[in-house]
Amino acid sequence: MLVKLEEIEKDFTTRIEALAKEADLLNLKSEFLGKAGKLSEVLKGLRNCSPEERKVIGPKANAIKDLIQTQIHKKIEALEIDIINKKLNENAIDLGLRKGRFSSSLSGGGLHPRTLIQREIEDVFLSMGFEVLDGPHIEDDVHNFEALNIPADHPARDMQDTFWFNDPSASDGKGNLLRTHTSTIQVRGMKERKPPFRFIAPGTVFRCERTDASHEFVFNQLEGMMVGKDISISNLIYFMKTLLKEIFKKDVEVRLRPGFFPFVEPGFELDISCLICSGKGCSVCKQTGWVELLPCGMVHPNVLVAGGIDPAEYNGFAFGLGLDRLVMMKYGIDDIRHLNSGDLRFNEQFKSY
Ligand code: FA5
Repeated sequence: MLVKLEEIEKDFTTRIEALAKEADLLNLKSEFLGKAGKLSEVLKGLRNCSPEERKVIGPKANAIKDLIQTQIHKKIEALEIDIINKKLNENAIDLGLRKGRFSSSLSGGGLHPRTLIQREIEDVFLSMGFEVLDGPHIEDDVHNFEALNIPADHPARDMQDTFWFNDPSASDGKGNLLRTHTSTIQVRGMKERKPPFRFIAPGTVFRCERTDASHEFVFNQLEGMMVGKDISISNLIYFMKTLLKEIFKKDVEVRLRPGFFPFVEPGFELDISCLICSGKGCSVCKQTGWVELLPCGMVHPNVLVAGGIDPAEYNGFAFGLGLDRLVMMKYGIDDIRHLNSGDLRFNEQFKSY
């Protein structure tokens, strides 16, 4: 019997070598270990053996049974791993593959020119101790108008044509609106901190306006505010100049003229000499040679009060940069509508910046 068992072992180890399919392996297992299997048949003869013979044959038969089970299990596991690896290799994306023979139609993405400029401005102001704030697109009447010294019926409301929501669920009982300017963040910023403070707040704004080369109905501004003791117009002009110098890296011609905004007093308009036509006149500057870029002024005392700040103790300045127009001036973009076009050919041009 012992000889028979050794033959079974040898037979099994030879035959398993040649198999490479799970089904064949399972058949082999049943051929040896099944009820009528080779090993079972031998074991049936055990009952005719003497106790001494059984002591030797029993453990040997069990060892062969273990061997068959383990070998079959190991081989099936190895086959499964092989199948998984094959599938992974077939669908593999080579992340290290460079543009070339197999990927000539693929090209890397780039940042939108507005993002490039916004990040530059944020860096400039962060280095001067400003925070960068954010605020909601959907606002209420208080944040967009009232707290900014623009009460109901104030003619200044008409300066910014507003998209109103029908649902009058705003906290003040009036309808919500899409913010028309980033000055809403002045109000939020003041309420959340104590002076002295300084922050900028870039963001998208919405106005029900007809579009042209320098007007969009969804565009971007970058608000700035500084509140403290004895802030002066010279401080305001210093920060405006620094901003323009850092972005344009060259002297650009600007003019400062009086401007009316209910939330500042005095208020100014800072215009830049149009860099599209070098001041000669074009569709962007409406043939005037100047582009309205950076309105600003000293914060009106009523606005400070609405923000919970005592105007007898503190004052400040604020500005509202036309971010898209700055991007146009910087890169010589002659129509603001390119910026929101989503045309990748337009974006591609700024990759190297
Ligand atoms: C305002 O929105 C004020 N909130 C700015 C401000 C802030 C003044 C703080 C004083 C103190 P205005 O409506 O002028 O102002 O818009 C500011 C800038 O946004 C403009 O100078 C212009 O550069 C840009 N802008 C205005 N309307 C559009 C438009 N339709 N498309 C693109 N840019 C625009």
